[in-house]
Amino acid sequence: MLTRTRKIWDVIDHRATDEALVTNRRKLLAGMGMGTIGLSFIGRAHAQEAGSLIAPELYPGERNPAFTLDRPLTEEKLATTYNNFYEFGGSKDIVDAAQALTIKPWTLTIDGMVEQTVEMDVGDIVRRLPIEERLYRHRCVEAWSMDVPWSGFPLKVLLDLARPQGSAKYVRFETFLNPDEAPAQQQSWYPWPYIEGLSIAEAGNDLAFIATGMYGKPLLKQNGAPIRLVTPWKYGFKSIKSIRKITLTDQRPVSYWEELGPSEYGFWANVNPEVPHPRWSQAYERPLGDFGSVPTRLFNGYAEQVASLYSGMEGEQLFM
Ligand SMILES: Nc1nc2c(c(=O)[nH]1)N[C@H]1C(S)=C(S)[C@@H](COP(=O)(O)O)O[C@H]1N2
Ligand SMILES: [Mo]
Repeated sequence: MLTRTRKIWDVIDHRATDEALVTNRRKLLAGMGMGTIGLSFIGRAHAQEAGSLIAPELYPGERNPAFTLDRPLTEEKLATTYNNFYEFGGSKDIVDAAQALTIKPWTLTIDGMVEQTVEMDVGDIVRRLPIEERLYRHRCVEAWSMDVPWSGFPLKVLLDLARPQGSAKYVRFETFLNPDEAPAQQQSWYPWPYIEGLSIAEAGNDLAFIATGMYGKPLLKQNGAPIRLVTPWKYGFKSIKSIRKITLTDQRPVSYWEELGPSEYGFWANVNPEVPHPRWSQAYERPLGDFGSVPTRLFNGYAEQVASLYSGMEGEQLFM
């Protein structure tokens, strides 16, 4: 019998392997003069039926000029076809599989240490909260990156609907659990559902964003429709997709990747080029659509906004 640990290592190795395979495939296609998008990808970004999108008329919202970029946006087709969404499989090519997810209706619950438990349909939430657009960098722990126009609202604005109590120290996020629609969730050695967490201070930072759209439209299923977190100073796995439940708590949540590989994926997961992943360097990254690499920046370039959150915490494993 395989031990759980053995299986976990298979899973984690799978990540690096997939990345290498996709990179080779992209190089091959580029060499054939097809550019950076594989043939099988073309046209699929919009496979999702228009009728299943939530409130498209609200997007993109007004662009917030405080959040701009010093490098070009990633091509929409790449950002919507090269995905990590383990509920739909361990490869980057999960667009078709993700279309099985039912997102209408979708109830989001905010509970735990709050004055008022909230259970609201995401359609009602996006009609109630003002939608804005922000351009953010995204750095995956696997060392690829992208630059995306997200639409949504600050996490704090969402949490305030439930009025968190003063005793709450952490925010715990939980993705859907539905093995019928997401077959990889039938694999019992993964700790489903996908969980993530932030400290209250992190959640209250203006950079912590809830996205319900990208590229001027409602989020596509492969990108975490109908509602996901975006924390651009942290490795991408913190940006949990398709959230069902948000719980205010005084216990530090153990995230999905931390549960699978605690020596590889920690709670804080702040981007730092000087702290290598145990199996690869984090000094450089490859922007999607580029074949070259560029240096990775401390806190993914957001040190000015977030470094103060971590002063006095040098003893913590901040960057894993
Ligand atoms: N529920 C869930 N959220 C998730 C993931 C996942 O597998 N499941 N993958 C994470 C990782 S590793 C990254 S890099 C980003 C990828 O987001 P994208 O596919 O929109 O680029 O989603 C994050 N959120
Ligand atoms: Mo990632």
